[in-house]
Amino acid sequence: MRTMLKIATSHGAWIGLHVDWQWSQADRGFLSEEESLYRNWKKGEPNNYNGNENCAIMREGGGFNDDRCNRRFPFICYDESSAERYILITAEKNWTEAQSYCRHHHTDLVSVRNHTENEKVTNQNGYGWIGLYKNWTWSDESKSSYRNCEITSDHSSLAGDDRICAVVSSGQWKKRKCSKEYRFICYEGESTCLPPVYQRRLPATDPKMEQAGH
Ligand SMILES: [Ca+2]
Repeated sequence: MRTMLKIATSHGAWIGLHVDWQWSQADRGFLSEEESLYRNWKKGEPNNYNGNENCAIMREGGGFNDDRCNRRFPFICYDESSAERYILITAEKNWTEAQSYCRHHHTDLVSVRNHTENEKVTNQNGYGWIGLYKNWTWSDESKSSYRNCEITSDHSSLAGDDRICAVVSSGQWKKRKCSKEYRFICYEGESTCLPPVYQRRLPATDPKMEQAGH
């Protein structure tokens, strides 16, 4: 497989890996598919200012803004075993430090699942990092953790383009703007055909009822 890809992609070809927004708790079975897509971006956001805004902060009023992950802000933890589910930590940390803190002391950085939850988090009377960040994701939404560290350890984006995808070229994985044109490689997985449905038709007249003289 590796050799075949190498031959086929000497000029570069898209693979199904791209950067997308993801909640910190997405890999932990905490979110349904619909909940994982909830966003409440402020108007004009995410703007990926200077091409380097890869983490999300909730501003006063509940709107989201993308910001640089290395900036230090307060943050909001979620604690599934506490009566007080949403906990504002006022000590300022960068996004990664905030995630580690929440995972160690509580459950995780908060993942906002819907509008009702967004209002509850907003009621913490503050602002801070939330668990939304850009991460490399497979387009078939598979949970495969296989990545190539050469690009996936680099979360920085290309300036001025919020959509980053991956090409494979002579065995190397490289990040490129999704708007560029390359050949691409499709994957035909296991058949998703469902087994035939056998419809069991009831006789128009129940023979037993006929025998009984009805
Ligand atoms: Ca922004």
